[in-house]
Amino acid sequence: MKKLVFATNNKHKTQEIRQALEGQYEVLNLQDIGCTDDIPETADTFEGNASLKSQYVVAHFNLDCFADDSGLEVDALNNEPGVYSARYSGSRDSLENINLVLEKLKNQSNRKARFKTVISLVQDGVNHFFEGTVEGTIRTELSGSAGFGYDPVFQPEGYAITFAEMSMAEKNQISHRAIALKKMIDFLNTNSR
Ligand code: ITT
Repeated sequence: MKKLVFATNNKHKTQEIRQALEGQYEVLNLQDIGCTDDIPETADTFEGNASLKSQYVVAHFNLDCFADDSGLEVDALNNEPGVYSARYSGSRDSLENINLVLEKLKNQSNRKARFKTVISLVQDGVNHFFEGTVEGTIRTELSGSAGFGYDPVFQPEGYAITFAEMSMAEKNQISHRAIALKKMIDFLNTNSR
């Protein structure tokens, strides 16, 4: 099976992408290629950070690679936490990050938000971008235990449940990451070498 390197340390992202690509690609993450470095994510855009991660692997391991940078944008918080989603509260603890969002949205009637992903795929030295967005709302309380990050408070448009109440397969039908990934796979299939 064809191999793809996914420059992530996030086990949940790896699982989601592996399930979405099952039977098509074997996905290797940073751990699998022996990369234990803390890759800097110092850009202030999703594109910038995704590129830092993918290009780091190309530079240090000489492997074609893709990376995703993703996050939650909340309308009433001027699109925060955005690129700072992973450490919004100052820690990587999902519960603390969720609680900060809920606290800032207290008494706020506009609960509109979206998840965004930008994938950077570096192939033969060329950087290709693929984007995915899913619109939704922020619940007032947590619900569900699947998924990761802000999933327990994010209710996608058209659904009455949160991402954390969906199976991974259901989330992979509609998520920001799944949408971006589908674009990348279409690209790989039409540009296969
Ligand atoms: P890598 O950089 O190693 O891939 P990370 O967790 O640091 O892992 P990001 O820098 O892209 O990933 O930060 C994304 C954060 O946004 C993530 O930690 C979650 O808090 C949130 N997030 C992204 N996608 C999400 C999803 O599908 N469900 C819930 N939260 C998500």
